[in-house]
Amino acid sequence: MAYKLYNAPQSTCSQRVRFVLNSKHLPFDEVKLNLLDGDQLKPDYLKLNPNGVVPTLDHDGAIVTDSTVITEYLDEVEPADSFTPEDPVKRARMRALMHFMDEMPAPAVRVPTFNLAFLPKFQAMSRDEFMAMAESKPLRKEFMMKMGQTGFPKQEMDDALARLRRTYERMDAEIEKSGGPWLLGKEISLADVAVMPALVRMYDLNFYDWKDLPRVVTWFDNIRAHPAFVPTYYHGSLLTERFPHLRETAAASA
Ligand SMILES: N[C@@H](CCC(=O)N[C@@H](CS)C(=O)NCC(=O)O)C(=O)O
Repeated sequence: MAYKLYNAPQSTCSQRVRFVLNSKHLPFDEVKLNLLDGDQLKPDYLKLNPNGVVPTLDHDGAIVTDSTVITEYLDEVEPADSFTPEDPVKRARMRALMHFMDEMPAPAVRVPTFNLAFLPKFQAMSRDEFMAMAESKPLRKEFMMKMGQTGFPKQEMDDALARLRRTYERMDAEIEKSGGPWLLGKEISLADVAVMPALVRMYDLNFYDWKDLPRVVTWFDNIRAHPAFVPTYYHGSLLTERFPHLRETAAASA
């Protein structure tokens, strides 16, 4: 059983998959793509993942894309140390939460990420270079055009932060309902893995506002203490490790 993961160290979607692989102690070949240089848009990669995004898993030649799908796939083919509840009702709740995470925090976190971390790279491009890059993105062309070379406007940033805040509140409510410490109760599930990178990202950017939600504070401490956390977030996985200018922004917003 050979696993090859096409991913990027700082990619939140990739971090979900690395966490599950590490947690299950599954060795994998890691292919690191440079997303700012456009490795994900090269013809050979597009043959594997026509969306032009990471991650993509190659399992003995079988190609699986989309991070939540990959984590479910891994949990099916490698059921030891399962992240999926036995009870079908609980399983359905887990999947509903995974959909929520893909609809709310996952897109919301892109706005502060692009505005704070990636914008300088796009600002250094000529208009033509920027347009050609945006044009070449199968999934994110409109997103890039909306951001442009001046960044998302304040309203867009405020909306993203509001959606993230509602995510923390939803987590708090789910943990209260299940009895915690994880979203679905005593066992960690793929729903926890799905939301983890958004909180890690906001914490790294020092834009997190769950301090008044003690259940979420404990959840965050627990996930960071999980044995799979450190190998998943190896050096270079946090934006502040990759973009030194962010350390000042993060300090200023503290
Ligand atoms: N729904 C997809 C989204 C994947 C995605 O957006 N990946 C980002 C990194 S987290 C990416 O590759 N972006 C490249 C780009 O925007 O060109 C998944 O969860 O795998």
